[in-house]
Amino acid sequence: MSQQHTIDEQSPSGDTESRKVWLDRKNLAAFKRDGFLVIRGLCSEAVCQEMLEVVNDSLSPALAPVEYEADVHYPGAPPSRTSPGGDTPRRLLNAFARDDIFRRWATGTRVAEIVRNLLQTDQVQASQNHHNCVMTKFPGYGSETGWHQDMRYWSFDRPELITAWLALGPENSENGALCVIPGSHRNSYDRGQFDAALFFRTDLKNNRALTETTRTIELKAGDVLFFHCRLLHSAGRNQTERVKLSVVFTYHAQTNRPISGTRSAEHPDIDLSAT
Ligand SMILES: O=C(O)CCC(=O)C(=O)O
Repeated sequence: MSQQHTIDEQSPSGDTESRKVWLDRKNLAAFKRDGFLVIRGLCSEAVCQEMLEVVNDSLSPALAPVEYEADVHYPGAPPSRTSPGGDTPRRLLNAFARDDIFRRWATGTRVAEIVRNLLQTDQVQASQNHHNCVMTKFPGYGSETGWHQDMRYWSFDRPELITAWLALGPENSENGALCVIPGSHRNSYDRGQFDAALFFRTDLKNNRALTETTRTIELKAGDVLFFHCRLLHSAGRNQTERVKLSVVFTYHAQTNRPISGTRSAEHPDIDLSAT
């Protein structure tokens, strides 16, 4: 899928630490066509390890702010916080403020440069209001997420945001990796194709024609999936014995403003122009 190649010049963002070019014209065209792109090994082993240590320290007990599986009511989630498995976290929220390692990753040169290229602007911002979390998918009570577009609850001038999903360990169909429908970000949809909670209905034949074209995004620690906010995606349950952990941030162009008074505008965006 995505390729990396090395050049002898300094990268446009002035990243002297690495002379790798993480995106080429082919990657950009693939992102435009498919709505997603995987960059292998974007995050170093050392940084992944540092994040894992912070995450493990934050999980027993789970340090607030936390979203629990019981809060989402998705298939496989415990019915309430007081039922068995009710204390299973789904997301460690506010990663940006949680530890400097997440802040450095979210605003680092590599991610910033890629997001600038994908959004085709020099002025990009990270949202503190959406994602900005460590996704945890536990064995046992980790729930299934139906087909949806992330944009469904987000309020911006334009549906043009990109999420960077960093795997801290293996992600595959056994432990609930993301599945995507390539190109689905380019389609227009009728409201009736989605249910009350804005999940893509699988009881409709036309919708099923799309969900049959799904691709599972297998990742290894350090790989990053970049995906468009209109891309239909879903995820299964974790059938393994190990928790799956991913660090997830969302970006938009500075000119694509969150609508004032909505959740998307609650906390200030983080400007990446200094990166
Ligand atoms: O890991 C999952 O279950 C899916 C997460 C997801 O798609 C989301 O939070 O938007």
